[in-house]
Amino acid sequence: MLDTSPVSIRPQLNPLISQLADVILSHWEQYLSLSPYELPDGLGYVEGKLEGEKLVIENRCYQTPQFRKMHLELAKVGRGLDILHCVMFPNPTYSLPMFGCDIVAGPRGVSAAIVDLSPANLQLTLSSTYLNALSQLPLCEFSDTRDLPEWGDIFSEYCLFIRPSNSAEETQFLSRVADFLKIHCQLALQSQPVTLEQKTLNLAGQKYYCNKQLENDKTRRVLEKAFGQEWANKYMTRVLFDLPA
Ligand code: BLA
Repeated sequence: MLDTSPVSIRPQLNPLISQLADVILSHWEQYLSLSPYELPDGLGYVEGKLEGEKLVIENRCYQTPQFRKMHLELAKVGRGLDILHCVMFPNPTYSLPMFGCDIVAGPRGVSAAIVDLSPANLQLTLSSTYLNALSQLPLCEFSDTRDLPEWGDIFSEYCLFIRPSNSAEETQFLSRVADFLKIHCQLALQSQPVTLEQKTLNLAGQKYYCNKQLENDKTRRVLEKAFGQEWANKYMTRVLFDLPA
């Protein structure tokens, strides 16, 4: 496992979050050759407490030739809220989708579990290679499927957004994330660099994706309560959903 730091909030988190972190890191390690990626301004580990509860954030970040930035974040808000956030930003020289995953767990269990391979182009469509691979996955059914928010046009038809109802559904979610990661790592390794013109289009697609994610007021509010408005905005635009310089 890549997580060798002696101090980690990992053991204190909802078990599904910890298991999902293992699934993500083990796929990254198995398929890709990772180099470290430094987050700006020492934002690897942050603690904040303005109003009410303390927020602790633990970040892990890597890069590879195909991925400009692979970010896994674990966060704990007071005793109440555990969060996993993960995004793999493609290097725009390759026409690849964005892998994104978010889990939010409260005292009564996981309220939101979302995973997608989202198009990073202005047509908002996945390539036929990805569509073909995804269409071959087994059907999966969850009893409580949640509606996407109004900014959610960035997500693909394979996006899964659920509230797991029992441990079987949690396991099914984990295995779906593993399927997406395996497909994504394998197809990324087979992909070829594109023309400069296509690279510009890929960047525009990523920018559209990030701007939509920045409209997620639920994420913003949690960060603002612990760190204030200015810090929250900087964190969202430079760490969670930044663009290449
Ligand atoms: C929802 N995200 C949420 C919620 C919270 C956060 C509190 C509401 C949970 C619920 O409705 O049950 C909070 N998420 C965070 C925080 C961070 C975080 C604080 O990642 C980071 C510090 N969000 C993402 C990514 C995706 C995503 C990568 O970061 C998808 C690939 C999606 N989160 C997402 C969606 C919702 C959500 C779609 C539901 C929003 C809504 O219903 O309005």
